[in-house]
Amino acid sequence: HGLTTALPAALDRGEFFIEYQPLVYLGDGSVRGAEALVRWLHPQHGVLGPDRFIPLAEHTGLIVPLGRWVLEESVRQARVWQDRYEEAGPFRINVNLSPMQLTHPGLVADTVDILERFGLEPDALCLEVTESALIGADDDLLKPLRRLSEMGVDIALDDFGTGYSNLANLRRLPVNVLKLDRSFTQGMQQYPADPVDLKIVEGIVSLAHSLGLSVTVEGVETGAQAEQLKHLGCDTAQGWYYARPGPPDRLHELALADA
Ligand code: G
Ligand code: G
Ligand code: MN
Ligand code: NA
Repeated sequence: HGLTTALPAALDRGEFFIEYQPLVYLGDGSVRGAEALVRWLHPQHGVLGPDRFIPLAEHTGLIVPLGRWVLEESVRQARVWQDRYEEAGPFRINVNLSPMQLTHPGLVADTVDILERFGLEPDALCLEVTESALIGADDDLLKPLRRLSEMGVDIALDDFGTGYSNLANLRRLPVNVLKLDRSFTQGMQQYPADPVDLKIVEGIVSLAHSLGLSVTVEGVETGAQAEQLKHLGCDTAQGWYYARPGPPDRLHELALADA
């Protein structure tokens, strides 16, 4: 596969870049952070989304150095934002982790090293892991996440509700943030929303809160959705209603306009 063989050189040549999508606190609508989403500016094919190359990078193992680069670049950027919005309160950065990064022995040391180099507090970082990566995970896989969590790094369960959601399973996972998949948000596109969808989300939020997890909702596209999700007790929201993923400068504008 052409894209697969081009990946290592692409990393060396700096063809990857990151877009940021704001995370909005539903309580007052303020921008409190952003999720880092990697893209590849391919010299022939133009901008490629992660769906096109993350699976290939996982297959070849390049996801480990690529993921490390994403973490380093995101933490560097978060440091810039934190200095800039000091009065506005802590600014947080969310970074996605692939299953293979979890099994890489250097994950904890690399993360500690990157946080120290840029002087970012561990609690300004949230690592997102998908539900499917953790389903049936044994203790060896959970150990590095637990260590990071004990250090103060937030761990989010991404795309929650798409897999084999087992709410009871949450108790044994070192996660403190639940990211509700956008399929739930889609059920709230019209007002009033489907009453069954409302009940399901209400139940998930209440259980998450009782387990000490905060709830982030993905895929918020309308103001009506945002209102209903806020009413249901969701803590943080993300979606096109607020902003599409974009370059770091776009986030400067959004956060500054807000502060
Ligand atoms: O918005 P976008 O199409 O970029 O995101 C598609 C998917 O790619 C998301 O599910 C996201 O979790 C994943 N993704 C984006 N950036 C990264 C990354 O740096 N590492 C990993 N492993 N996945 C990512
Ligand atoms: O990590 P994750 O798979 O959740 O990454 C978020 C993905 O969802 C990205 O592909 C991003 O572009 C996409 N996305 C973000 N906001 C919205 C939204 O409001 N609606 C839809 N349909 N997709 C979104
Ligand atoms: Mn994510
Ligand atoms: Na997600």
